[in-house]
Amino acid sequence: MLARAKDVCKRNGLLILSVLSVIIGCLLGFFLRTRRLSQQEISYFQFPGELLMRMLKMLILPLVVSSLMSGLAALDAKTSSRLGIITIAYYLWTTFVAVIVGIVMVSIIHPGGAAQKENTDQSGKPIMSSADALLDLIRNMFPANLVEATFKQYRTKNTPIVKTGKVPPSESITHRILVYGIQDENGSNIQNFALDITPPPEVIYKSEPGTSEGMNVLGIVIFSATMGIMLGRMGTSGVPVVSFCQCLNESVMKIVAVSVWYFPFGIVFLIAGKILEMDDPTAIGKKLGFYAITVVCGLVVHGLFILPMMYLFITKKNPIVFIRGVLQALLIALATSSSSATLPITFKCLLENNHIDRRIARFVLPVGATINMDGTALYEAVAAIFIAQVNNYELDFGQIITISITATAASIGAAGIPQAGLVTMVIVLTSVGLPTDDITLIIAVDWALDRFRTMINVLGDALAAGIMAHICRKDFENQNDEVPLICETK
Ligand code: DAS
Repeated sequence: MLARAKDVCKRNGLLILSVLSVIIGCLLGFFLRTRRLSQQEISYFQFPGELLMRMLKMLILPLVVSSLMSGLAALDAKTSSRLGIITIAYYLWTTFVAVIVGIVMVSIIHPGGAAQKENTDQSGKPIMSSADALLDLIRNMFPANLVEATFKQYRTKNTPIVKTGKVPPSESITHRILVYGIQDENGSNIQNFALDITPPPEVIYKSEPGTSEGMNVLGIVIFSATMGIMLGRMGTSGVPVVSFCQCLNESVMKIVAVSVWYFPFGIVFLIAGKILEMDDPTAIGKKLGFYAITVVCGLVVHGLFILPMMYLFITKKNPIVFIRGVLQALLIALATSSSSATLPITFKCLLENNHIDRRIARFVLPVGATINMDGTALYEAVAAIFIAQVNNYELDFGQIITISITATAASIGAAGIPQAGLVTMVIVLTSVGLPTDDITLIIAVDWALDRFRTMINVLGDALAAGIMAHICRKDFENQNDEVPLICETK
């Protein structure tokens, strides 16, 4: 019995530690809220969690570039294009299904009824046309400066500002408005950014250190995938670069294997630190309670029923066994609310626990972490219809179709960073003429819902890798796994 318990702990030690760290982080956070810590004390307390986020972010660029370039270069033209087409088609399909689940859920539960405004003015003012919004999404996919794109927060060029009232300094510490404009002295917009900021709604805002260095990984994925396909076609002259990428990929995964033992410790402080920052939970009340329930129900139906059923139907394998293999990645997604930051752990789980062919994982995961966000798409559809219900705004069938299309597109354009979905939701709201100011209605619960939708985003990517590995298994039977590693030939 003891030997068996020891074996279970050895095999699942990290997972058990991570589950415990999420629980301890929640308990510690709510306990410390009663101690009324100062902002300085809170920032010191959050430091270990901030280190965890930076550790994960540091690995994203080398991991995405090396895995896509080495993964695609190892495939012949026919296989890489077949894998690319099936993967992208599958991602679009599951994202659209997620939106439909969200629309059905919010129509059945009707959470907006509990929060309806009195004097509703149905004349929605589209601040930005859908065409502009979608063009901005495409513009974000081609960053002018690749390296800068990794660490800057790109938002739509003319994203409207979420109106802000004067927030007295005492509250501004915990008040997070995600979309701000840099205004000149007469109040006209110079540039919009998505920032975490504390404070006064005067002119130029500074983002606090360590917050919201966004990841527009989408542009990097497009560049790396293209380079990978080109390298694959260069034959032997491309081998040194491909082999370098394989070495880089191997070394990044070795760094991940070492740093994962820090994660449970970092998770405690990351979660507790967020709980210390959040608005008063009791202020959430009934109106947002129903809204949160609607989002969570939608995520559960899609993430824990529809996606696993798709996996079972296509691969004829047990989805529960597969999901158990990626539990560690789901916990990191819950703690970090960033699918890009979770990517190194998703790789580790799929390669070591679920034994997915690494050429599949190297393509499906980085692409999925940037364009496959089922949780975000579902959430944006629910939030848009919730805001319509709150404003007593009757959406017709055409507008529901518009919401389902723009929610799918907006989730594709959302970066895999905390609360990106809240910002790209502006596109969905403006596409049907809903007031973007009403985003502030849901900010109080967004930090928590973001964690759950990020989990579903990561789960969707992982299950997609399992499905692609099954569909393309014949393509890989006679494919050479890797070109000889330069670092191995010494
Ligand atoms: N936090 C985002 C992610 O990393 C999801 C979202 O903001 O909707 O997937």
